[in-house]
Amino acid sequence: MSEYDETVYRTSPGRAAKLMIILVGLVVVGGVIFFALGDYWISELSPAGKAFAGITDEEDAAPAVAQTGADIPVTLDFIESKDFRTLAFNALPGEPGNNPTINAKVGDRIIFNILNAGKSFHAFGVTLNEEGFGGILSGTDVAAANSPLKPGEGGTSQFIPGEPGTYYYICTVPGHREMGMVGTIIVE
Ligand SMILES: [Cu+2]
Repeated sequence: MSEYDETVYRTSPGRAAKLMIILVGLVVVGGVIFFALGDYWISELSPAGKAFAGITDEEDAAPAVAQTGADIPVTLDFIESKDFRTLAFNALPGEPGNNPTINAKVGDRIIFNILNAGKSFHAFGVTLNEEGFGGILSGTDVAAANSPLKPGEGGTSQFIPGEPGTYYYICTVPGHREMGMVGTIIVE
């Protein structure tokens, strides 16, 4: 009998089990950290992502419009469905008050009173863009995607439309508009 016929134990079942427990533990801990901070990971785009989305660090240089009309106070709360798959303002889709449409005239001053009533991070702004989170008009923003409102935080901003058209108030955190955080402002 040569030495090569002997069974060579490189490890024992007990040691293999311990290794598996450590590996699975690392995966679970890593997963908890990843998902618990999910909003943080997506809260700031890379420079390439910003270029793709058409975001510059400069504020949009829209000329200031003088108020010639009425004050229109609007209260908007960021809310989320229990499973976080649906996001909205004030009420979930299908409920009264969901993403209310704002009607205004050129020169009116829409005063936004914004509250993050959810558990995630959100930020606010008005854009003419029909998709995405870019083109936020100067002065309409409350917080920003890279410094969003935490749960319970709020703020105010205002929008004096200088031209008629359809504008959108949105959550400026990437992806949130697509999940339902968007409403319409119709200016005549
Ligand atoms: Cu949001």
